[in-house]
Amino acid sequence: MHLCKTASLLPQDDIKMLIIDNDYAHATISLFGGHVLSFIPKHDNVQRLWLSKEAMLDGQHPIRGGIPICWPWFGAHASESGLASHGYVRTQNWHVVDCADEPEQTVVRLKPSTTQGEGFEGETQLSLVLFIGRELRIQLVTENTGSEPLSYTCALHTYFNIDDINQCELTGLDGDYLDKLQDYQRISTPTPYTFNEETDRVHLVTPESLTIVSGNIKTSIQSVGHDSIVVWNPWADKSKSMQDMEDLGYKTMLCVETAVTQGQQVLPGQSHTLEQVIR
Ligand code: TA6
Repeated sequence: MHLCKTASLLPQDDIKMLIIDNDYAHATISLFGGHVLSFIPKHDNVQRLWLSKEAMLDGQHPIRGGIPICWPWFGAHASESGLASHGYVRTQNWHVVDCADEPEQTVVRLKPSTTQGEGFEGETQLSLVLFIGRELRIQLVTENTGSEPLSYTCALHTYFNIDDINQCELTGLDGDYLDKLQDYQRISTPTPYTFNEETDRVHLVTPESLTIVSGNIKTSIQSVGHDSIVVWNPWADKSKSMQDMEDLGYKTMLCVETAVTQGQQVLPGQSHTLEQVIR
């Protein structure tokens, strides 16, 4: 595996960690799942991503936190209830395809061991391209290498680090959302967008820019190639019920996910890119 000067591999327990350390940022990526776990820009040394202290790093279970890659479906499978939530590539081993040191960033491209799996028909190439510098740009690229059109859903299921969910405002969303906690009822987006209970919403809008402000942490999120934005906080009871989440973990995290939840078609020979930029 060719690595560039700012990249190194740490064999940690059951999974390999790719460490990127350049003049602009430090990042940690689990090769299990192709999963960014940490992104710390060096101009402010503020961790942008949240990772559960109880996350299972056993190379078997999905990792709670960071940026899970949901593909080739988001959430529950549309027709086969026994299949894993959020698809099957977040529990696969990925590998580095190439890695380059650029003047102001490190660019790493990873691929999963396979894109075939139960519940998905289609011949594809899937790449995750990470641009790690003052900002973190993540691109999930799905290429249709078959002879038939394919449809899929996906998400960059990002867990953002925040100071305090009770002092947190999300700006940039308007229109309606589908409330997963109320049978996907269509509801208007609140302003100001603050949090005081379990939240699980699919916003049917495609804003380019969102901001999370919480205490001393202000994070900006740019999205491209999405058809929706998912906002999730499990709150207290659900946090207690999740083995890989500390009981009070919900207080310092907020998922704001750049997503395709309604469906994306890719014609033969074409590709689709889902992108999130974190600053
Ligand atoms: O993106 C929100 C959501 O679909 C929630 O409904 C919740 O299930 C969350 O994802 C976490 O899913 P996971 O399979 O990682 O536990």
